[in-house]
Amino acid sequence: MRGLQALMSGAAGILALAAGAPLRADVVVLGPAKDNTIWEDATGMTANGAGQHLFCGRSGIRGGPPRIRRALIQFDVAGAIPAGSTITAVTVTMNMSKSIAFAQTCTLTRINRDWGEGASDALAEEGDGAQAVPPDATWLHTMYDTAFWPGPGGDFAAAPSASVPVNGVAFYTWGPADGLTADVQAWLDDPASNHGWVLRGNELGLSTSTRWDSREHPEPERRPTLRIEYSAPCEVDYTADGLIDFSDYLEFLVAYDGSSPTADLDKDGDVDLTDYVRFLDLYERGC
Ligand SMILES: [Ca+2]
Ligand SMILES: [Ca+2]
Ligand SMILES: [Ca+2]
Repeated sequence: MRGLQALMSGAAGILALAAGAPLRADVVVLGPAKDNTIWEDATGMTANGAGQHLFCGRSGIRGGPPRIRRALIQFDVAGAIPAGSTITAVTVTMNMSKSIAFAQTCTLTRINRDWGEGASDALAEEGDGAQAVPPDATWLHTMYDTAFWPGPGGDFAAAPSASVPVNGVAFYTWGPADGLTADVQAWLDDPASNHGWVLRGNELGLSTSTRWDSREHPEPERRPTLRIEYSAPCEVDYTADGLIDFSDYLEFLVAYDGSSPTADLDKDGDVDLTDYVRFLDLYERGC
């Protein structure tokens, strides 16, 4: 018998930690898993999967009608963050490297279905895109040339998750924003739902197009990044309130005294002193 009383009397020192500490926060910075641009195009032939730039906004009248461009971008959240973590802050940073447009708002909106990035690679300044290559997304296709959006132009959430004013060549950061945090949390909890965001600018004016650097840009520091702050799941937060405090210690003692599997912190099938020591260690470190 381990003796709850004996443990309690022998653990008076832990009272010194009773004030409670928030879970330790971790940060990860990711590059895109894929990115692409779709051009408004009745035949769904245009993309830039392997190009070093992305585009949004709308072109001017130049050898044809103006065309909307939308950039698609996705990050592998579940591959970088432990399942069960709590996402606390999210920002997306991208470099706008060329434009003649006036000030406008650029938005990030969650994409509703899977899409592709092929080997298409536009020439020169890349503004006209290239012939799509399977499995490129296009204005009509999620994946050229066999899978389609429900309608032209893509399939996105009704409301943007974040927006920023854009005016001139510079790095821009979206967030922290509740919408971005909610998206990333949802993608962590259900990785199959992670289809990334669409970047959109002013799609009503003329010559509002902006050019951004993609994950294929030769200078790594100019590529898009997703910065995520999160708290990994904490096995000693027994009360699941995001704090490590004395109430967790009391719950652990009850579990320990009852030889409950929840007290088997080293997962060796036995509840014993090594679990108790592990609890104290995690408790003191805030997980
Ligand atoms: Ca790309
Ligand atoms: Ca707790
Ligand atoms: Ca054990």
